[in-house]
Amino acid sequence: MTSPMSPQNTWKQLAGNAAAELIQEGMVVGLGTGSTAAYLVQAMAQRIQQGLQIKGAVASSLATYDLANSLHIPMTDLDEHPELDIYIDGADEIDPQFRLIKGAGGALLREKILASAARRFVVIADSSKKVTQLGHIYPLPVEVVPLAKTPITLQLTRLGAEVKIRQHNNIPFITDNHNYILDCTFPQGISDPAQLDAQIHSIVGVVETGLFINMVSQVIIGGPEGVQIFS
Ligand code: ABF
Repeated sequence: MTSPMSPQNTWKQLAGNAAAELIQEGMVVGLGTGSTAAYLVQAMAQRIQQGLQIKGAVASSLATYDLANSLHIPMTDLDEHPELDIYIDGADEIDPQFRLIKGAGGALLREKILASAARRFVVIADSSKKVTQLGHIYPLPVEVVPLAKTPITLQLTRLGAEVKIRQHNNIPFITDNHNYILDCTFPQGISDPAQLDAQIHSIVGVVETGLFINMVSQVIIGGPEGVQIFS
């Protein structure tokens, strides 16, 4: 007997299933990372089994690649298809202007590369991810070149962040791109995401931030009232 799904997982699945319906014949599809994106991948695999033909899918992480590949989704990459018709992914926080914090799953760099290569970026999430201001629930992840972690930490602290290097089994977490992640908590929240993003990008050794600004085309939220679509 399988145990019943938590309401939150049911809402994630609702959002993932709704997003899978956006995929059309012949598309090149970018696949996100995380538990909500995993529901999308499963729903898309089912549509492919039922006859939908896509040109291929590009994964935002090794984990997503493995899942999609195991479900017989035809995989491709950005060298073969430098433009995606659609990129669908989860988020950690979504503000009213569709600005996002992403990267709790550690795949923020590839996720941002895919989002920027896509004609349409669709965010899928359960309703707990909607916030009025970014930075109150999740820390902002910043992917950095490992040898620069200490000077970058100092400069992030000067920007008001409490910085923790992300750990896995008591050693630094290594991203798919062989970098470290510094998780930055801003105790007052993030009042100007665009300015903060620019300030962090100006620090040498920073590879990417988890702030996604002016990138989102559509948000699909699953919640107690069903699916809501915002664009
Ligand atoms: C990816 O997975 C990340 O950018 C984000 O951190 C996370 C969301 O995870 P979940 O869907 O499991 O809540 O989208």
